[in-house]
Amino acid sequence: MTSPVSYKIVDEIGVITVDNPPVNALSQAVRQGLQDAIRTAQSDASKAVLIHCVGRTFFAGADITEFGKPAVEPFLPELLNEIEDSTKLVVAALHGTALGGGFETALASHYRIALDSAKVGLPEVKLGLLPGAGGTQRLPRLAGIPASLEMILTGTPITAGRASELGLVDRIVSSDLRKAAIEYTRELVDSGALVRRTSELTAATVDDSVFDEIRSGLAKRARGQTVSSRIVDCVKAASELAFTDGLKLERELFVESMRDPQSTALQHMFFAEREAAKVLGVSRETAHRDIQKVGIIGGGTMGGGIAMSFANAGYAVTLIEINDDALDRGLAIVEKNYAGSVKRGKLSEAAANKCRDLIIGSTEYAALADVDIVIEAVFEDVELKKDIFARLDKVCKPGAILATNTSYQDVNAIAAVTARPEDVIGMHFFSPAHIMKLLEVVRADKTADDVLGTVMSLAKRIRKVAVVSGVCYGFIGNRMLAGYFREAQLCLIEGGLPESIDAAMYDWGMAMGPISVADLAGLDVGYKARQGLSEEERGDPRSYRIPDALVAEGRLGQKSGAGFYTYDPMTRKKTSDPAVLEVIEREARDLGVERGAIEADEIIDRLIYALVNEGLRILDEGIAQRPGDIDVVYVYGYGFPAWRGGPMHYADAVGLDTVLARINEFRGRFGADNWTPAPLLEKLVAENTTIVDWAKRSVG
Ligand code: T1G
Repeated sequence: MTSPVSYKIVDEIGVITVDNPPVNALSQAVRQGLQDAIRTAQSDASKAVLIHCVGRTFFAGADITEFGKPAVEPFLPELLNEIEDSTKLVVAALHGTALGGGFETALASHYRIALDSAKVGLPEVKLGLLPGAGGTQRLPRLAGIPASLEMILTGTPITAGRASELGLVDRIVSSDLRKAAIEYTRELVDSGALVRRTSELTAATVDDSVFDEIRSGLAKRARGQTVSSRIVDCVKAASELAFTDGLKLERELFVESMRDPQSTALQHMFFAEREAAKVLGVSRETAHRDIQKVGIIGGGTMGGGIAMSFANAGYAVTLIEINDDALDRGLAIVEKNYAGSVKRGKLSEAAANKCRDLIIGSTEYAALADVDIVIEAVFEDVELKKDIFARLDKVCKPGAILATNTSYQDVNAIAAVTARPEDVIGMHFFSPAHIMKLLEVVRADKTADDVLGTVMSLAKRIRKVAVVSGVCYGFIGNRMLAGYFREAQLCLIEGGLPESIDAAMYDWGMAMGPISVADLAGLDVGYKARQGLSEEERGDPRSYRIPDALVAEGRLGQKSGAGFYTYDPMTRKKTSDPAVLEVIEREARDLGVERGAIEADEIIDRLIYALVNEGLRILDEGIAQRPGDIDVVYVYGYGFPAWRGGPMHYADAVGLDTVLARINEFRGRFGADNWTPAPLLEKLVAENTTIVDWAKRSVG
């Protein structure tokens, strides 16, 4: 097995070259190769050492696939100390994304040169970890405490330019990094530059109030996450303790974080997000269709947001509306959204203008004759959607992809009205579509593999996290959500209050409580959807009588200033409204429901286990390809806390026998209609196995 690390003296410079695709992760073999090379360099003819990676990036961090396995020497922290202790100066040449242990390797080097397109960062917090190879001690000594806290607590990479401002990069070049880096190292040698050990620097102290302020802010910016306060402890130590003592604390807290179930959940999410991009049965070699021009039907909230997603990625977009007034309204929404992004500093005026100018409006379907993909985003009326697809079938060129943004309609039925069902697919965006990262890609019975492959890679280019779903009512996310909302409403009518149910789920980690979500989405949306369903399809009347009663009173939610809560017209601040309690008590009386106290634990279990139970049915039916896909849907689309790993990971973490026992208890108390355990749940408990192990066996 050839080592991914090679070493050669070039122009008296000991050049260490690393080639470990795809992202030069610091695997055991890379660490071993680095150690061998740095040791060789100590006693050979080289005057200095250069560390350079080939491929798309400098080290993108420790090898995450090695986590959870017995650690093998050389260990990264000790290896980086050895690099720093080199008697010959060491230069690191950065390109791509120098992240985590990769950036820590650069910080342990004595000098750093970077391509101007490079980014550097310490994203360990996104894995529930903290930099564990000296990053929390070396970074503050170079960039100071405040910048270090920002970088490590957010995990957001910074540009080479910003890194240079912070004293983290000494030289920036725009091309041919390897050649420039050898010349730069040569220059350092010729100028008599000395080894420069970051550990020998001291981090400028800051007032304790800086740490207190950060700690008090953690409740908001890192709600529920345990690693953030450990990060603050480490960075604070950098300004108070000697380097070796700071390293010791970092190691202790790193090991504590690695053992934390939150990190296990976040590591699961890291790989689940990347697995979700792979379509089972469709090889990565499948040719993709060329997408240059995009058409959007419908300029409402969704249509406008979808248009922006494509324009933000540089695509020319044609937005179609039924008439000029509607078109003007649609373009005005886009205008307002871009103005908002500029005001919030998310986009520069120039960038916003460039994106906005890529979106043109029309009322003529003929304007779509040359587009490569069309996404229909009109309101949820299946007959209207069928009409539109019949028209698109006539005007769009052969090979154009015809997509619907429906959030629950039968994509097969929509495809069937065209002569090219193989070109039809579902692309379910989430509102606001220019912000929400999730995209449910709905594979209809006849959708061609290249259409699916094309849309999955297109999703990555418009910076969405795509998950494949089969066709069923509500696909993965909304189908599972029905049980979640049902239980929220049942808990309400049985004795909960909007604020207590919301608090239980919010404190558990959901981005927003279910009652507030209903108000945000609009109670009329659910009301209208129910009008199209039969009595039986509507389900348990106790689960919609209250929202229906509120709609009847004109309380549609945030959009009408009142729903389950009342909203301040200026600040949108919500307050509880005794009038709502009256409606709840009235409907409960009407339905003969005796209201009583409901504990937060029960609320959480009923809502989350309703998700889990339906999720297991969806897996069993093959609507979702793998359990991780369901977790990605809920974390990116429904505000499920990533540090709990999504509904499927959470169920395995709690223990399926515990979940089944609780569901059986609920069946006993509330009946089989709502609480019949999914057959797969009973099967996995009987086999004493987990969802993940079952998936490994059955999905591969
Ligand atoms: N280890 C192992 N595999 C990795 C990896 C890593 N660090 N990073 C990426 N991969 C795999 C990934 O699974 C995928 O595999 C392929 O590379 C391409 O990735 C001690 C403890 C670098 C910005 O958190 O953020 O260092 O699916 O699809 O969109 O302090 O990957 O093709 O089989 O994401 O171009 C810190 C994690 C680790 C960075 C590239 N580092 N990676 O994005 O490609 S902890 C990170 C990323 C650490 C030390 C600590 C991104 C990327 P496959 P991709 P991309």
